[in-house]
Amino acid sequence: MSHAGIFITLEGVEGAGKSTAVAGVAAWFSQRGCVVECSREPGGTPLAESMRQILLTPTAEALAEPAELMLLFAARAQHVAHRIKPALAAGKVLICDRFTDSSRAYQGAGRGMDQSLIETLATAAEQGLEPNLTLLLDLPVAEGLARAAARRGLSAHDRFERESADFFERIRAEFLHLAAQHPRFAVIDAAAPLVAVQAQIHAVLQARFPLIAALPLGAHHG
Ligand code: Z5A
Repeated sequence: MSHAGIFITLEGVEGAGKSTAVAGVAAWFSQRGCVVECSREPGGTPLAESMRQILLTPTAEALAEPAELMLLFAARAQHVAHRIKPALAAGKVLICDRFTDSSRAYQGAGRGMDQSLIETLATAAEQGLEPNLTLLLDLPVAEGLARAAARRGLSAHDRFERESADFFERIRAEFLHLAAQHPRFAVIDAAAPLVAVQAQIHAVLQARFPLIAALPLGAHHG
C-alpha cells in the first residue's frame, strides 16, 4: 500500500550552495533507511528538462517575460504530475533544488510580474502539493555570484546569470520575506563554511523530523 512521502525544497540565490546541500539532505534520510529521490527545477522529467533548455539558453529571439513564466509553470506541472506526486505516493523522500518559491522570487520580485497570476498558475501546476520543508540558503548576493563565477570558469553565462546585482537583491529580499511568512521555511546561513552549513541543516532535519531522526543509522523501513 502506498503512503505519503516527504517533499523538501531548497531555495536561494545563485551560488548559495543548493546543489551541494541537496546531497547532504539526501544522505541524512537514506542513512536512516528512507528511499530518496533528488530532482531540480526547471526540469525533473524528460519534457520538463527540454523546457529547461529553452529557459536557460540565451537566444537571438528574446523570451518574453510571460512566456518565461508560463514555461516555468508548464515544466512544473509536468514535474509534479509525472515525478513528484508518484514518488510521494510511493512513500519516498523527494528533494528538489528550487520549486514555486523561485517563481515568486525571480519572476515576481525580480521581474515584477503579477504575484496573483503566479499564485493562479501555482494552483494549477501544484494540484494541492506543498513542501513539508523549504530550506532557504541565504547569503549576500555578491558572495553567491562570486561562488557561481568561480565554479563557471570560462563557460558562458546562462539567461539568468546575465541579470544585474539589483535583480538578485530583490530576489534575496523576497525569499526572506516568504520565509518570515511561512512556517514550512527554515533559513540557513549559507555564508558559513560548508561543514557549518551541513550542521545547521542536520539540526533543522532533526527538529522537523524527530521520528526519522530517532531511527538507527542503516535502518530500513517502508
Ligand atoms: N528559475 C526561475 O527564474 N524561476 C523558477 O521558478 C525556477 C528557476 C525554478 C536555474 O539555474 C535558474 O532558473 C536559476 C533561477 C531560475 N537561475 N539563477 N540564478 P541553475 O539550476 O543552473 O542554477 P541555480 O539554481 O542558481 O544553482 P547554482 O548556480 O548551481 O547554485 P547552487 O546550487 O545554489 O550552488 P552550488 O552549485 O551548490 O555551489 C556553488 C559553488 O559554491 C560550488 O563551487 C560549491 O562548491 C561552492 N560552495 C557551496 N557551498 C559553499 C560554502 N558553504 N562555502 C564555500 N563554497 C561553497
